[in-house]
Amino acid sequence: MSVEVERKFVCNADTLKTLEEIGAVCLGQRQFCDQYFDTPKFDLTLKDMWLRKRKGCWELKCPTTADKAEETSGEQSRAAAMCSRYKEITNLPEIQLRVKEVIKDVCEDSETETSPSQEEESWMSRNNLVCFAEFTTVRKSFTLEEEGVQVDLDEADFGFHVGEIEVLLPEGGDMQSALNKIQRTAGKLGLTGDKRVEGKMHAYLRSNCPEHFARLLSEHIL
Ligand code: V4E
Repeated sequence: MSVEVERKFVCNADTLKTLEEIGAVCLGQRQFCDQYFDTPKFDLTLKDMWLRKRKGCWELKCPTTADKAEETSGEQSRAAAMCSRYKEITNLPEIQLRVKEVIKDVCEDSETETSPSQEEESWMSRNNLVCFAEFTTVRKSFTLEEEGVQVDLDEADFGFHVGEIEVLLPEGGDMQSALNKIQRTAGKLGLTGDKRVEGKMHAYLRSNCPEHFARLLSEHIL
């Protein structure tokens, strides 16, 4: 399991030029389609748990608690507040366990032999998991001299752009060092705002799923 520490930023026509000027190396461009799943009552997302399938692989993002003791100055804690931290679980049995903690399976596994894809289908239907969001992203990725920092420029198919500065940590890894790397990179990119920037899901739900969006806003998940 790893922890993703990420700061989103508004990207514009100058972002590519700035990345070039600060010596970022382009890792290439790729395209992927994401499908996000939840129950009709939003059991997972109301717990800030995000279950997704990308390129045939399942992934669950769960919140992790910020370690305030690591933030020694006001500036550090402001910088930390700009970042999100999520545990990323990619192992399907572990994902199923986490989901089970939130949603009680309606009925037990059947004993009959089934293929992995039939088992996934059955798991989804037992847990009443339905796809609530589906969109395609074109992503340009860059790496910086700063070790372990990746910058992604995303363009979603519903006309939304966002940049992300990202560090991936092993669980229990040095969070403060990750936050410092993100802060230094934000400085190099000339990012000045002190408000969290909305991501693709935020924009998608606002436009396409007003009831879901309102529930998450009222519970301070988004
Ligand atoms: C965690 C989360 C969601 C799941 C999607 O996460 P995100 O990192 O935005 O997507 P993406 O495509 O960049 O994934 P990657 O390729 O990096 O794995 S949707 C909403 N959240 C919660 C959330 C939040 N509350 N605030 C911010 C700034 N981001 C995400």
